[in-house]
Amino acid sequence: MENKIIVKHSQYIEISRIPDGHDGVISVAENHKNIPFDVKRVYYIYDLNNPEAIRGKHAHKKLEQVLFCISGSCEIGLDDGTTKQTIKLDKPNIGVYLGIELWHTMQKFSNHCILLVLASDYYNASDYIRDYDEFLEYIGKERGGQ
Ligand code: T46
Repeated sequence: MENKIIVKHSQYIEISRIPDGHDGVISVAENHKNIPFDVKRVYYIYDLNNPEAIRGKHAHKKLEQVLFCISGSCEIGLDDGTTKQTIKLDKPNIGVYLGIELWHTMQKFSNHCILLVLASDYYNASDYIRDYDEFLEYIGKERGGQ
């Protein structure tokens, strides 16, 4: 597991963590303050009860997103077509930016894992590249090439 994100089109996104004494913590995400785009859509993924589940397995052509694991933990696979890495998300205020042309997966969900995703645009099925070879072709690389 790596601490530093080295793939292209990705980075950790840290948002505030405001403790309210013994009464909980508030974290706040704001357009262009800590989220690098205008958020048009929010969705969340939960009931991740299948330990074998691997979600994602696609890249986006234009969509930008920030994904937070706001409960529990999970792993995120990142692949820019040249460099691959796996990171772990286990803090509600530290998310990952999923930029364009980035193959990504989500897996190894803990109990009660909930993923919260902020997206730069409305849902558009034609923005997805769901075939890995097509992804490599789209970004202009050949498998194993530089
Ligand atoms: C992504 C990762 C991080 C909709 O109808 N509207 C939506 O806004 C979304 C997000 C999904 N859907 C439908 C499309 C599929 O029939 O929900 C179904 C499951 O979507 P998908 O298989 O794409 O789910 P994931 O978890 O693999 O991917 C999701 C997002 O779709 C994707 O954009 O980057 O989370």
